[in-house]
Amino acid sequence: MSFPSSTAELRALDAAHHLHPFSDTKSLNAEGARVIVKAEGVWLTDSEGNRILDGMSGLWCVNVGYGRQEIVEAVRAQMSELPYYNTFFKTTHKPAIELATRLAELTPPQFSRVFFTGSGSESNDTVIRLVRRYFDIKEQPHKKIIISRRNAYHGSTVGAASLGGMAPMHAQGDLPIPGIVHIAQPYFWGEARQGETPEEFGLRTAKALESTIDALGEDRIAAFIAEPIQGAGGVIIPPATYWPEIARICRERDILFISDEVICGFGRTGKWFGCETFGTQPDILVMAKGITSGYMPLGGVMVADRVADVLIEHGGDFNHGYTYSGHPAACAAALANLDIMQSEGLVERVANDAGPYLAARWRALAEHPLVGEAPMMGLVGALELTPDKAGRTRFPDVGQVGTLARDFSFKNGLVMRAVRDRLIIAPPLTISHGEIDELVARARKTLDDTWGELSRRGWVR
Ligand code: PXG
Repeated sequence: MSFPSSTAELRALDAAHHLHPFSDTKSLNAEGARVIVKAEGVWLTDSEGNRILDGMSGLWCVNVGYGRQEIVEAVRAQMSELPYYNTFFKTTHKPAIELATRLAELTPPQFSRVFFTGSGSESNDTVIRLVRRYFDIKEQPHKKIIISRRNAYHGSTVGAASLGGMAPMHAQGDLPIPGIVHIAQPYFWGEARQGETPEEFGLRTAKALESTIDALGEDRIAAFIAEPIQGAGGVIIPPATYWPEIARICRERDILFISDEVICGFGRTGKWFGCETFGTQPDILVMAKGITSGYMPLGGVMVADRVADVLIEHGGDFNHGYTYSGHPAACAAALANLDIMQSEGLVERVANDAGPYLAARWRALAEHPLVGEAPMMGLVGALELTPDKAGRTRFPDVGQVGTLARDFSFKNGLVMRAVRDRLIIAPPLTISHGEIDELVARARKTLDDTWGELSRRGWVR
């Protein structure tokens, strides 16, 4: 007997047996989940036959687009040769060695070693243990606090959700764990003072790192973790003054700088890594998602030589690792994915072609009466929705209008994410000019539909 395949049957079974991530199961089950059945390029197809332009690359990960048979074939070949072996207990295998070597070449020069994980969350949990271990080995056991930022997303495990700065996540499960402190995010539109320029705001927000180090004591601070551009926090592209000031503070203070590149890595910002776009020099670089374009689960933590040398020379055993650290089929997927990115020049394409083409059209959406700002860098951007463009005003019940617009977007055949009342896109790096035109047209229609509905409700005039 074959498994049911009608939308109604699939929804019923999904509701009966499947607990979804970040979902209100009761209301999801009442509504029924959208069933995605296949995908090609930037296009998803659902079980009703609708074709939807995936403006989010899955969850910010399908950088090379769907349907890449080179990756499928590489995984198939690896699965038949060696589907699994571990990298514990004095063993290794070729795919892990080859990928580690490749990552050492691709990442900035301070990095020559990687610790493999299965996801971004596992990577960030690894970072917590690795940083704490590093300062223990250096006989600075008091140096344990990691500074992060409000609204940061660093994953969902207990450690990674604690590193993250999402209040609704902290409100569940008694988070954060001790030893993690959060400072402001560089969200100019939402948090700047009246009359403050972006440059002033960027500097002020960066200096919060310095004042927090001073207040807690440099001898207690182990590290600062941040995404080059906050992704799930709302595509927060910092003012130009922010990163140079953070880089200065990290240079002058004896703390480690961790760049979480789970979203910004692998071409998203127009360079291989976001730290290169912003000119920072991390000691630890966290990766996942785009490393395989999401075809297989894989994450990694690049450790700069000055840190790795201490761990290796003086650390003995590092009592940490995952069954799937360096999974051979996932490494094979990553290698094939990197082959595609390099042979098709996708990073250069983001910087010089698709990125500028989309940015010009996206920024024009800022003229829409509903849009407060329309930032875009590389191939990641946002639309801040506001009832009053001039006053940087928010809608009363933050999140409602974002969700309304997100639902219109789906109806218009475009996947966008909503964070608060901010719409977000991060399409595959392979998106064509024609598809960009389509994406922008659907986003514009979504704004019009949302504006129409809000006018009808009397929320805007
Ligand atoms: N760091 C960053 C910067 C991320 O964006 C993680 C770590 C955790 O990765 P894993 O592989 O454990 O999920 C992420 C993940 C969203 C959304 O709705 C974003 C993520 C995951 C799920 C949903 O924007 N980012």
